[in-house]
Amino acid sequence: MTPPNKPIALTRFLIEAQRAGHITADLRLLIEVVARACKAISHAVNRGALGGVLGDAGTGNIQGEAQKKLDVLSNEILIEANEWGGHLAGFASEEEDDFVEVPNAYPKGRYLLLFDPLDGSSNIDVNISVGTIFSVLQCADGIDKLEARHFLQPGSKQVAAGYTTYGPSTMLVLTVGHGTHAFTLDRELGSFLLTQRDMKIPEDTKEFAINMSNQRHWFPPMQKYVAELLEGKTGPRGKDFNMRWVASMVADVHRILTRGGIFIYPRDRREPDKPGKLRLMYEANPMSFIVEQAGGAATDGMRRIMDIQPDKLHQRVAVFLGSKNEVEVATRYHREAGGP
Ligand code: P6P
Repeated sequence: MTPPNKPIALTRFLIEAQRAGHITADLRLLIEVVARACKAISHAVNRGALGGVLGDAGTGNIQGEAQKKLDVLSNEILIEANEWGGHLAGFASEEEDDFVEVPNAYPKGRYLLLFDPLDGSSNIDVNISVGTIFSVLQCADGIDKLEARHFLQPGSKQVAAGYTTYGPSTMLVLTVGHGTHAFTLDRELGSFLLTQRDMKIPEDTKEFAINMSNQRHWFPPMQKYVAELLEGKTGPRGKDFNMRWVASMVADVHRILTRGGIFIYPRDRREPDKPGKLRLMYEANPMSFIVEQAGGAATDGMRRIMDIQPDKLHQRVAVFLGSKNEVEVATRYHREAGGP
């Protein structure tokens, strides 16, 4: 009998979730394979300069961003780990221009895996936490040829989502729609062990995360909202606020999951036609699922992120997520103004 205070491994957690009918055997396999790939990425990231994988790859992605060597390596690790298992129909990655179909050499399954293989990679060369973000959708039944449109489902259709943060410890945070749970990598065992079951984000907060250097570009609702935070106790909010910005979404979201807060990446005047910097399908949607399952909220300033019907694989979205009551304040300001 497992002693009550001994953490269970991810494998047991997933078997129990399957036994409870929360996931299928194929989804269990998918999550275990992604977790195994994240262990390999963690090893490469932790090698740092010793692994010869720092610096730029000399290539760019469809976002027009220079790829780091670890971006490319992490992407390859995730694709190679998942393509043979028979659980997937295809992938979509921040580092791939279009979706990637499972090669015909392998059996195909019904799941679609979308991921940012190494988010925050500009922080790698300065040894700041980075992470992998993933989202799982299901294919419509009976399709004979996978197309991009099969990926274009709202975040509410996700059957699983998670991230792995490569920080002081490597942690996998996962939801399959029944709460949000955190696993810590035990490097000696090589297993992710359940260290936080059913995480809950405090509904209120005194901490916000935003890149303040963009303030002059923000639209009026953002200006008003942040100005009131900065007025602190003597202002309309009646309390002082603290600010954090890691510039690594996984690190900022993990802090918010752990102690509360609001994470904001709004649209701004620099490119008014661009709804924001972050990508809907493999950053905002999985993080929104994780946050909502922990009692938090996630909007684009006007509506629930997971209600957005996507029309492009790499489309961007404004993100307001975290402590429920704080996200509601920021969202109210935008709705009252009729939009950003
Ligand atoms: P900025 C990393 O590049 C990222 O996509 C997120 O992880 C992070 O929250 C954001 O961009 C940081 O953006 O403009 O502050 O560098």
